[in-house]
Amino acid sequence: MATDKLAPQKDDHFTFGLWTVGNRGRDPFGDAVRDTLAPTTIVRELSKLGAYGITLHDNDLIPMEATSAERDRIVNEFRKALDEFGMVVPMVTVNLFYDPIFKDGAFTSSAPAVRRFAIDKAKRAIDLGQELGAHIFVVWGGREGAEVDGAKDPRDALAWYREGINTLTEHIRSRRYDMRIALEPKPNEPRGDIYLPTVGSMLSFIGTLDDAELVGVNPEIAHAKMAGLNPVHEIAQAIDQNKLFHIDLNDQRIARFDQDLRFGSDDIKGAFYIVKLLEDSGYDGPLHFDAHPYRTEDAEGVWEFARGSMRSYLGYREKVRQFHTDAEISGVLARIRELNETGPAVVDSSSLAYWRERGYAYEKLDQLVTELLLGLR
Ligand code: GLT
Ligand code: MN
Ligand code: MN
Repeated sequence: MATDKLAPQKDDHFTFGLWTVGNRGRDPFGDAVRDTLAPTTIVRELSKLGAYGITLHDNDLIPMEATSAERDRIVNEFRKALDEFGMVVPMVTVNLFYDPIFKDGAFTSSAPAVRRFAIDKAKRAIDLGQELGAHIFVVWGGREGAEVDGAKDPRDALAWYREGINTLTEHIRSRRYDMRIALEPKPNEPRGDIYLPTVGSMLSFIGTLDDAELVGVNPEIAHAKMAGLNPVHEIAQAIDQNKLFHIDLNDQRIARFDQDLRFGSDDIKGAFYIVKLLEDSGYDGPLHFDAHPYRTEDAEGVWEFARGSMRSYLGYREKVRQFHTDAEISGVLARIRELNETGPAVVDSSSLAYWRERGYAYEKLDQLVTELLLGLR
C-alpha cells in the first residue's frame, strides 16, 4: 500500500490551541454557530489525526470563577486524557483580553489593581504550564494598546509592560521552572493600536528587560500581514537573534480584519517561503496552528480544518525538498551565485557600465518556483 506522504506523524510536532478547533465561529456581527467542544474531546480527536500536542490559555481549560478544588479536578481529568491519547502540552498562555476587567489593558492598564491582577493571573498560568509540562509561555498582549493616547502616556504603558514581564521572569527563576517566555506581537485588533506591534518592536523591547535571555518571540503570520509586513522577514529577524521560541502558523489577506485563516490556504508562495525558512534554519520547536475553521463549518469541517492544516504544512515541506533537488532550480541558483562572484571586484568608473547593465536572473527563479507550486514540475 502506498504510504500517504501527507499523513502527519507525532514527530512532525504539530500542535493546536484549544481555542482554534474549539472556536465557535462567533464574530462581531454574528453569534456562535458551533457547540462548545470539551478539551478532552479535542485531545482525543487531534491525537487521532496525528497531532503531537495541545496548547491552551488558562481559561480555555479552567473557567475564571473556578474554585481551587474545581481547578484541580479539571486539570487531573485533562492530564488523564493527555496520557491516554499520547499528547503533550508544549506551550501554555494566559488570557488577558477576554474578561471586561482588561478593557483598558492588562499589564498596561491605567489601574494599578488591574495590573497586579493581570500579573498574578499570568503567574498562575505559568504554574499551570509547569504542571502540564510546558516549556514555553506565550504572552499575547491583545489589550495592551490604546484608542485614546491622551488618556495615558505610552511611555508609562511601556514601563508597566516591562515591569509585568520582569515579574514573570523573576517568578520562573525563583521557582526554578524550565520555561521561557515568548512575546507575540500584533499591530491592532482588538485595540485600535496595540503597543509593540511587530517582531522588531518586540525584539527591541526584550533588550530592555531584566532577564532578556528568558524571553523571545512568538511571531504570527497573520499579525505580520495585518501590519502589511512580510512574515518571512519577521521570522528571519527572530531567528537571526536566536529569539524564535515558538511560532503561530495561519494565513491572512493583507489589509483585512483578523481572519485567522487555515495555514497555507491563501498565500501559497508566502507559505512556501515560510516553511522553507523554518526547515532550512533547523527550527525544531512545535509547529503551532493558530487559526479558526471557517464560520460555515459544522463539526466535520472543524476536523477537516485540523487535518488540512497539517497536510498543507507537509505539502509545503515536500515542495521545499523539491526546490532543493530540482536540477533546473539548482542551475539557476548556481548561475545567480556565479553572476555575483564573477564580474568586476569593485564598483568604480571603469565598471559602472557593467553594474548598471547586469541582470540578476530572478525572473527565471521566480517562474520556476511558481511552476513548482502549481505542480507543473
Ligand atoms: C488569540 C489571538 C492569537 C493569540 C492567542 C494567544 S489568543 O486567538 O488572536 O493570535 O496567539 O493568546
Ligand atoms: Mn497567535
Ligand atoms: Mn491572531
